[in-house]
Parts: sequence; structure tokens; C-alpha cells
Amino acid sequence: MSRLIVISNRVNPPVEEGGGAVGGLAMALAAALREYSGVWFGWSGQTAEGYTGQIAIQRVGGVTVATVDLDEQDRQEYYNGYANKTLWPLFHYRIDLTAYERSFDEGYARVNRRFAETVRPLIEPDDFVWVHDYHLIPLARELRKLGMKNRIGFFLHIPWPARRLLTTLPKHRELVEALFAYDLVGFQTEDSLTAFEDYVVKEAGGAVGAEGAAEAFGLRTRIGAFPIGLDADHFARAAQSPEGRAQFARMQESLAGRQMMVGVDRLDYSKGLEERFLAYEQFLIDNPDEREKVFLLQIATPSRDEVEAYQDIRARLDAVAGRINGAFATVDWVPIRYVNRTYRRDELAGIYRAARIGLVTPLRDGMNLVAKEYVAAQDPDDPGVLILSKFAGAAAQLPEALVVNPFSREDVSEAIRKGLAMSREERISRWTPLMHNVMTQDVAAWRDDFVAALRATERPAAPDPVNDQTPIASAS
Ligand code: ADQ
Repeated sequence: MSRLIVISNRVNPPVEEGGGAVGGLAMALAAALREYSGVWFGWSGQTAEGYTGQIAIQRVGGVTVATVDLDEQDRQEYYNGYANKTLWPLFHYRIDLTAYERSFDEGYARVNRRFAETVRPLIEPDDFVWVHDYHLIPLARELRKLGMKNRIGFFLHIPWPARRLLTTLPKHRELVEALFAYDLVGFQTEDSLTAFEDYVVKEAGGAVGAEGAAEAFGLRTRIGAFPIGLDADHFARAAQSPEGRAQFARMQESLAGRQMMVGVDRLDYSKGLEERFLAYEQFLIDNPDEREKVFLLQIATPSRDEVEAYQDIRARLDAVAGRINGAFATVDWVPIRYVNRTYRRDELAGIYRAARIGLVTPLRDGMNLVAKEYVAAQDPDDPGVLILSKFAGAAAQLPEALVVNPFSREDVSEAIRKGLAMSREERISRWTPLMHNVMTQDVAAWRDDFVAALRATERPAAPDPVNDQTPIASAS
């Protein structure tokens, strides 16, 4: 039976099934790898002097993990540079923060080449390969150059940007062309898929077919939307676990009769944290009688702190939270509890369950798993209210949330007021379909759909009757 080779920038398998702080994605991939007795390859997170390509192989939680160290220049140009200062901001619609530097380009190409050369000997002819995220877009092309004929799929965890934005990238054509070396390219949402198709047709002069075929640069691939889900069942149970219950009880006690709103995010400018704080301030201004009856618990884990834009947003959030607290706090009430640490998943589940409102207001987000976690952790008899940005991929799947425009303080402020006042009956009637979606469209369904679609593709090198019969719309 063919094995599955997963390749991502960082490798993060759970040490043990159900392990404390591990995310659902890692658990899902680890489960798939166990099923297909595969290998997970990526960067160790460490740097060494000069790239050696020496692979460290370990067995972790039943999964074979293969990692390499990068050299310092790679880390700066590829990881901090092209991945996190160029592609991340650009794909999140922040061209004001996007760095267009040639050395980043070169570092990105170099690391993808090195990854391909290093992982190549681990891959057998029957294996199929699943590459993850924006760090590794050119990887399949590099593997093809080394003669690899295996089926290779790619999944983009972040949004695909609008054509006009993407064309600000000096080598945008090269980047998109690289995607055509994959057999299957998956996006989070129909929206991203449509934006990709728009580029293919209008910018690359290619064509897209009804059956998920795309053609450009003289190459063909399959494309599709595969919305990622949560390890929902596990997460729902975590809220009821001893640790989840203990955290819930601890939160209940600290509420002192007040209602809690919760936000949980990586500390990232795409998550709309500053706008969220300002919208909450607007709510406090608009609803003076609600002050002291509610507070916001914002958990924000620092990330990518070598990148200046992340240092800036962190400093701004400290300042805004401090200012709001200074302006509104009383001797026994602080409007924003702002916490910069990481919690175990069962603790998080308990915290979500104690919150009347889950405030998930990114300015742009591929999917956003926090929205789904909030839903999964609720008490079916007394669920809370999800306030969700229309610019999170999750909004397409979770329309029963209070869907808001995170750029509008008034809009978010009104949703908070509505959420706090919402009857139990309405909360239940909104939460029920949300929970149904979260439970059925879970991470296992996502993984299985993608892997099945990848297995169903045909290598174009062989005659490809499916593709060849697909009517391809001409560029318009
Ligand atoms: P992220 O941008 O990291 O992921 P998200 O989907 O919200 O965003 O996932 C964050 C995860 O980190 C959640 O599981 C959350 O519980 C966890 N987390 C955040 N803060 C935490 C804390 N303080 N303690 C413990 N856990 C914390 C990218 C894309 C998303 C996409 C995912 C998966 O940007 O749009 O949904 O990949 O594809």
C-alpha cells in the first residue's frame, strides 16, 4: 500500500494521542500518517552553521518524523523573510506590510530546492505526497526537476488573495506556475478558489473547467475547496474532561456574576485584535449601563516575534488595552483581561464554555479554528453566542453566528449588545446548526476528502482520460 508523505515548514506531531497543547491539525495529520504508515518531513525549528541536509529521524507518537536544520541565512530570508514578511501579509491583504526583497525571493527558492533534494531519497515510487502551506509552494516543481513522478498535493491554509493584490508581487507568475506542478491544489474556501481561478483565467490566460481542472502555462492541475475542520469530538469531550471542568469552575468563580467574552488568537495583525479592543470600547461608550456587567478575556500568544510588524502590533495592543482599562476600570472591575500565554487544549475548552460570547473578528483568515473550538466547547443546554468576522473562512460554514464586519466598531458593538441580551432559546437555535457543522465537517473529513481527491488524480505524464474529457472554459 502506498505511504503518505506529509511535508510542512514545521513538524509537530502529538507526543501522545490527546496530548495537552497539541492542535487538531497535528492530530489529524498524525492519524493519517499512522494509517498510511507515512513520514512527516520539515524544518526542525533549529539553525546550524551551513546547511548540511542531515536528516534526523525519530518515532513520535507512532509517527515517523524527519527533520532538518536550516542555516541562519535561510531562517532570515526564507522563514522570517519571504514566508512571513512577504507572502503572509500579502495573502492577508496587507500590502502596506509586504516586503518585496530579492534576497527573500532567493532564500525562498533556495530552501525549497534544499528541501526537495533532502526529502527526495525518503520518497518511494508508490508514495503520495501532501505539501502544506505558503512556505513550500515551489516544492513540487523542485521535486519534479529531480525526476519525481509521484502524485503530489498542496493545501493552502491561508486565503488566496485577489488577483490585483497578487500582481503586486514581482514574481507572481512564477509562484502561480509552481502550483501547476502539483496534481491537486486545495484551498480553504470557495472564495479563495474563485480568486485563484480569476488569476488563472485573467492573468495567466489559462482556463478552468467545471470539474475542478485548471490549465495554464502549458500545464494542468486539479483544484478544489477543502474547508479544514476541528478534532471536534475530541475537543467537545475536552470541555467535559476533569481539566476542562476544573478550568470552567475556576472561570465561573472569577466571573463574580458578570458575563465573559473571550478571544483566543495568535498575536498577529491579521486577527483584528486592535480593532476588537476598539469595538469593545465603543460598546462600553454606547452602553454605559452594561459597564461592570461584562468583561473581555483576550488570550493572545506571541508569535513570529523576530518580525518587526509583530513587535509593533504587540506594543500597540499593550497600549490600547492599558488605555481602555485605565479609562473604564473601577476598583473591582477591569474591562479587558489581557493574557499573553499558551493554554492546554482542555483548559481552553473549559474557558470557552464559561464565556457567553466568543469574539472571533479577524480582518482576514484562511479558516479560523478558534470559532469552531468555541462552538464545540459549549453546553448544549446553555450555549454561548459566536460573533464571527465575515472575513474568516469559517463564516461561509457558520452563517448562524452573529456575522460582523470587523472593520466597523459600530457593527461589532451592536453584535456584542445583541449577544449579551440573546435569549437562551435563540442561543440554542443558533448553536444547534453550528455544532452540527463543526461535528460533521471535522478535521478527519477534511483530511479524508483531500487524500481521496489526491488519490483520484491521474499523473498527467500518463494518458489522462478524465482530464482530457473535461471541457475547459476558454479564457474570458
Ligand atoms: P492560525 O493563524 O494559527 O492558523 P487558527 O485557525 O485560529 O489560526 O488556529 C489557531 C490555533 O491555535 C487554535 O487551535 C487555537 O486554539 C490555538 N491557540 C491560539 N492561542 C492559543 C493559546 N494562547 N493557547 C493555546 N492554544 C492557542 C492557520 C490559518 C487559519 C487556519 C489554520 C488551519 O491562519 O486560518 O484555520 O491555519 O488551517
